[in-house]
Amino acid sequence: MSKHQSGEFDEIMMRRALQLAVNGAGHVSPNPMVGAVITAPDGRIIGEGWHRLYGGPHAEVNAIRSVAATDMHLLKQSTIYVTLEPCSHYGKTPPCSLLLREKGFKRVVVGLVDPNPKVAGRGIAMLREAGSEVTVGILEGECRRLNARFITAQTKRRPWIQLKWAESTDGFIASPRGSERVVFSNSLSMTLMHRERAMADAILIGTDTLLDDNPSLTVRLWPGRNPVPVLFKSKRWASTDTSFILLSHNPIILDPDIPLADNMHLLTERHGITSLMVEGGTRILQSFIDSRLYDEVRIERSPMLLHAGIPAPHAS
Ligand code: AOF
Ligand code: ZN
Repeated sequence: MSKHQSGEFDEIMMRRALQLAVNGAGHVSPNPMVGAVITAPDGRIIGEGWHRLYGGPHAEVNAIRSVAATDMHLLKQSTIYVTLEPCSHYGKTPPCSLLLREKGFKRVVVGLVDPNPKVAGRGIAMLREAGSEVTVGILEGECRRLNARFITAQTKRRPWIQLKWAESTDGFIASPRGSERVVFSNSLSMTLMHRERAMADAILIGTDTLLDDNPSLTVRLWPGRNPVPVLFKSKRWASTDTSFILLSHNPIILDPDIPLADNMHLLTERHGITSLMVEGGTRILQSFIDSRLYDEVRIERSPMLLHAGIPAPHAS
């Protein structure tokens, strides 16, 4: 067996496909990030592509389009590496499995079976029926981690939930209500925070944070999309008050009287949200922790001491 037919070669090509997929970060959700690489029988890469934009062509289409006219005749003897199973459904674009079948790829190597119930193995079955040799599960763990948000939304019907707060060394997230606001972040951590925001579909705060901080929740220090603002409405907030910046950004308003889990399902099912950053305050963050409804916690711990103030949430 020559080197380019080995399992090691498959992993190298899948790793390249993963690299390409990441280029879609911040541009493709609620779709997954997907990358594809095409190799000729001699092991040469003749095509590469990734899913660039939500609603746009899938990775496989872009990879095939990138093949030079002089290499097109090689497709029937070629292998295509895809980080996610080629789709089998008519969505915003026609099924990729059909396209791969038409092109007659000899071999298709798939990182991960698509958790989308509309696909879920059908793409692989279609290709096998058409006579392609299909290998599944190369670098599956990496492919899964890459699309943890998409997978969570598809399988749990709720967004990937990231809890986020900044606290002083002595465990306060803010100085006592009414006193001057302290800023924990420095310019580096602010930039990182904006990058996280640019990757999130939505960002949630409670009424207290709206009234105390009047935040805009937009992405300013990193290129990218603004997350959709989500607000937990409480009695403190009169809906007639439109002077808050956030209210001019079409926020999704959640009803605190329905269970948190139901509100999360609603975000995914009604609004297509696959990832949610929860920015506070403490009461809201604590309710996510107590309901065990979170996938990731990011705490920025500042060297400051406050001695008094609003205590940070605590993991139970
Ligand atoms: C692929 N290659 O690059 C991606 C796939 O609405 P559509 O047509 O864009 O379809 C979105 C679904 O297609 C998405 O939920 C996922 O199941 C699959 N994504 N499939 O073959 C790709 N992005
Ligand atoms: Zn597709």
